[in-house]
Amino acid sequence: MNFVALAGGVGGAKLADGLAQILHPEDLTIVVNTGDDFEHLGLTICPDLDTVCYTLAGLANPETGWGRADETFHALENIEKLGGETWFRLGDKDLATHIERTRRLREGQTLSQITCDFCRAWSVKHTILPMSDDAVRTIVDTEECGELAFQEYFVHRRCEPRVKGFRFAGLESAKPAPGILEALGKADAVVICSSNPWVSIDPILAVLDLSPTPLRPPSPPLPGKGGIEGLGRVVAVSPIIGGRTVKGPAAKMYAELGIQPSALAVARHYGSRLTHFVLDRVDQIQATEVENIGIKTLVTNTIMRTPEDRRRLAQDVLNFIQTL
Ligand code: FO1
Repeated sequence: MNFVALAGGVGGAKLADGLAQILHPEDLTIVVNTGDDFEHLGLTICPDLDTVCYTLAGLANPETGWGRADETFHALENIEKLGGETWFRLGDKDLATHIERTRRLREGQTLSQITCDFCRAWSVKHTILPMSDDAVRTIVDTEECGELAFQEYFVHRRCEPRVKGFRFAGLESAKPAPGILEALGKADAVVICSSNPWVSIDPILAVLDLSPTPLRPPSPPLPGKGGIEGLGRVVAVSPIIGGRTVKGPAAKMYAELGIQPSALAVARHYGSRLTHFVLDRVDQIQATEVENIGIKTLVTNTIMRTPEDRRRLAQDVLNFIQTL
């Protein structure tokens, strides 16, 4: 079977890595959120894209999940001495990625071409695509500070402001990156990785849903209105476990938006897009309610502490989605 995985940063990268441990490169395309991208120190930074690439390349920092392993911060220490901005921790090895990417973007290369080249250099065999070559920027609307650029909210203000909503600037003119619609067209299933639904997956879905979708007829047929809803099988893995997230502000966001954070809330969030849903054993009691909204469920251990956990969860997801 052929799969497309949708992923944000750290949590999504882990499941994408598990899928990549099992599936042949020609059977998996990973589409990554670029709503978190921003310009910083004159450089274009693509945090989720880099996190997924570094993770599959075995180069990611195992403690943070983002940035590079065995990293040093000499450049940042010197930027600090000069009075520059250091709230976004860019390591020396990581800086090389941003410098070279920014140079190539200024030369006119596309983000997807550059990502493909970088993946080859890092010996990543699977296809990793940014959701778009066009700039889409997630804006977080907050009670205290009004609208904030994503990294301003997430890193600089440590997700402290209370969220009121989100918008994706640039969405109207953004097209899916080359290769995405083709990958969806031949995919038997889409895996929505255990990433933040609001700010990691929704931007990808927004880019895909607004596009014409030359997808093959679904099997079995599903009611749909285009985008990935036209696909046969769509499975999501809940990033919310026991009402909390392993990492990141998804649970806090649900609560601030007046929704009780739970696996069920995640299933409702994706709604009719989903045919299958994976939730953790601690949330087993919610499986019946998810089934009642017409989505098949798998209850399993969804925490990924080790590379073996990633592979085991990916195998569980693949077995589940392949069961008729
Ligand atoms: N996250 C942080 O919480 N603090 C940082 O200083 C930080 C730096 C950073 C540098 C490069 C990179 O690729 C990611 C980085 N992240 C950092 C993570 C990132 O901002 C977020 O995890 C994602 O945008 C959310 O998915």
